[in-house]
Amino acid sequence: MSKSGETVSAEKKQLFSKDEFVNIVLNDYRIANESREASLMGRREVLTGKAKFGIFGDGKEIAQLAMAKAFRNGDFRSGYYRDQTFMFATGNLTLQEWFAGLYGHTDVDLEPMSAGRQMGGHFGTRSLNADGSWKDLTKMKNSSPDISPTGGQMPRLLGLAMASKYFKHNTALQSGKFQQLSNKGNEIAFGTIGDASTSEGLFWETINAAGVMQIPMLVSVWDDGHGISVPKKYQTTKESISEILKGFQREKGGAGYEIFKTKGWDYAHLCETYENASRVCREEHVPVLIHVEEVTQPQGHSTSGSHERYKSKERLAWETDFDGIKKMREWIISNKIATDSELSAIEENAKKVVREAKAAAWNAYLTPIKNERTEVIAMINEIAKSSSNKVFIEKITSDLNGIAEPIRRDIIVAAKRVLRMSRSENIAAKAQLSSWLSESKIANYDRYSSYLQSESDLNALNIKPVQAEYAGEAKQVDGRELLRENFDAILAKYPEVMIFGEDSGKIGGVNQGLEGLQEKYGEIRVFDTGIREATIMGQAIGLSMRGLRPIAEIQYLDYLLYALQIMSDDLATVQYRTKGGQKAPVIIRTRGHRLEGIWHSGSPMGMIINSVRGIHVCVPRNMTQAAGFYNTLLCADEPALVIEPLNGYRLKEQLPTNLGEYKVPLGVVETINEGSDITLVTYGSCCRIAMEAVKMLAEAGISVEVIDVQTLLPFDLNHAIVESVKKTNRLLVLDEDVPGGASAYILQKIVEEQEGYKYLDAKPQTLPAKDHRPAYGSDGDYFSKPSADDVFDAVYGIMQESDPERFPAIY
Ligand SMILES: Cc1ncc(C[n+]2csc(CCOP(=O)(O)OP(=O)(O)O)c2C)c(N)n1
Repeated sequence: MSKSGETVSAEKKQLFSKDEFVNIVLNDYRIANESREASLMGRREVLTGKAKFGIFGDGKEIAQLAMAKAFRNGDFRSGYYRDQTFMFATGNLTLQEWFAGLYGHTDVDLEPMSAGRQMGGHFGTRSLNADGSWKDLTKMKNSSPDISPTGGQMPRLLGLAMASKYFKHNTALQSGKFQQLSNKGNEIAFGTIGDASTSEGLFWETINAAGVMQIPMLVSVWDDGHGISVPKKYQTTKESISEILKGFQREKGGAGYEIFKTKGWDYAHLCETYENASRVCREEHVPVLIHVEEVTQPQGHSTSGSHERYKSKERLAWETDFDGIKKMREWIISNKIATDSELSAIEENAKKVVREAKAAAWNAYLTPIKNERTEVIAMINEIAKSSSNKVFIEKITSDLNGIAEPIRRDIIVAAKRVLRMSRSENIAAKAQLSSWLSESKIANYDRYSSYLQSESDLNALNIKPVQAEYAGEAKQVDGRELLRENFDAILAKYPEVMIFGEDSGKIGGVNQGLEGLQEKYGEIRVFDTGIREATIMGQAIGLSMRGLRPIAEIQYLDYLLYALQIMSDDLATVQYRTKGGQKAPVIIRTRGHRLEGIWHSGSPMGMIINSVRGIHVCVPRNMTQAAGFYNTLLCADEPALVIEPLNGYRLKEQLPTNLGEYKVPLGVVETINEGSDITLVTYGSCCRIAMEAVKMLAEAGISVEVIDVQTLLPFDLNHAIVESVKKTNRLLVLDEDVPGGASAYILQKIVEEQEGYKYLDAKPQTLPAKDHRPAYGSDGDYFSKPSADDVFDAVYGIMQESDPERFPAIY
């Protein structure tokens, strides 16, 4: 490492002619100034009310220019809201697009990062073509899409970096269609994080895992000394992240990290550091951390408050003196790269360019809205002509017209008010306004609600089901063997699939569903991870964003909670927050329901389904169905969670002959017992409990129709359940979640969405577990979760209500 403050290395100087060198430096100086101007103007746009919120990259410009220089085509970034300069410097973002993001412009062509869905400062590139197919990622400078939770970018970074290792070592992925995803794993993944966010557990989990796996991950810590107002003293032991990471430093060729330190205002040293750091990372496939110290934040944290409240006068004065752009300017002049007046010209021009970009973005944002307003006002005026409320309607139009910077809500509110006001009047012109409202509903659905799921041909619902086939004398095997045979077929068929998790590798899974597969396919395809659910999830997200198909194992459903935050914040929102610009078709494999003990028999399905909208949730009743879901999902381009029934691994099932091929459709229920008196809706392990109760109820003369919903998300797309309710007129929903959990969700779907209430002769009921976690032991289970006895009692009770003579009280 050279001493801070030195000019660009002699070696580097020789790479360029003097003119080229000057051009590079001045171009960087231009970008830095434009970026700073954008931050300054951005803040004003928020304070004057044109934008809602602003969080900017001022103070971090110089370091990001250096990072951009080390960033090659095919590389990936996973960072956070300070990285605008990097995005400008890599050509991934124009100033106009940046302002469009600030305003929340919903036109994806003008705001390609999120089409106005994410607040400004959340960056990302578009990996997908409009039809959902991959672009050639090796020819792009890629950025995964940012999320707001601090440190949330780290787990995904792990997968983005690990993908390079996979592409490097799996030669089957070095030709054909895979070539557009990676150039033999030569790419590295760049992470950025603020110093305070390194306090998050996700940071440490990721750092450790990358060190264990020795993957090409280059993390930059922008150290400006604060996390909003809270100083390093309360964030970081010894107040230095590089100091406390020293134990990770590799020594004498051993495993570990390369750790660099540099300063946020020292352009030359930054460039040199990034060049060296990225070379080590890329060539040796080693994780690297660059601690960028002495970074400033000239405008404070965000537009929500001022930094004068928490920074001392001395700190504020230091930040002015050590402003990166000021320091770069001094360096340029002292190295005679340009004169004071040449730099002033760049600065002046930056102001002009940014002003123009801002105006262009604002006009592009506002013009279509104003046009809509003109259109609607004309329609309203027509209505006013024939209305007895003319005066009031004219007031509505003049108010609407008077809004200097209208938003779509203003127009719709006005249109609805007018239609409400004239609801009893027979005015022909109303039809036009009503139809405008309906059209705008469709357009606004597209703007704000599309792409929760994939909208490509590979949406899981477009995958054609294939029946499981059986030989004449179908072999009976344990459920876990069926799964293993199916995973074997999957691994043979798809080189882009890898399966990993705790104990998944050497021993083939705690339930032996992967037995022998590491031996057969190698450690690169089937492998063990540390105990780190959040980063297992992140690893899968990053891998899948680079076109691979990870099957990530979370050992038990109870421990999914550690990963649920990342599933919810990151995985579930990938398609939505990029409006189809990126995808992460992760398959999460776990097992749950019905064992014993507070942390070994969980089924918190309500919590899960309510936090992961955007991810499919499959709850198969046995391993045949589970395997069929995996086969379907591998043909689709969407993320999904499959919960295998924990107590089904040793139960016998028939072995299909078309393993890896048969496909169980999502959103299609299955009637597993036909009956006429009551519809019993359930899923997963409760299917067996229900079937046990069916026999007991038959003895009491009650005929039960049992429906296995199979997938909670999506839910019974064909509304088959209500058809059963039409026949039985009675409904009971059984599961082992808490009261008001997934059973309440199911009830809402059937009673409200499917309009089941029309056909019910008795109160629809749920039979969930108790409010508490399930107690240990068989009695703990019996008294915590619904048993066949409980099902009998609940069904009998419903029948008794309608015919007490036939069904007298029993106990
Ligand atoms: C999980 C989570 N907790 C809290 C916040 C609110 N928050 C946003 S930024 C921030 C400070 C981050 O500081 P640092 O990592 O140093 O980055 P800087 O903003 O200084 O660049 C906090 C607490 C959040 N976004 N996410």
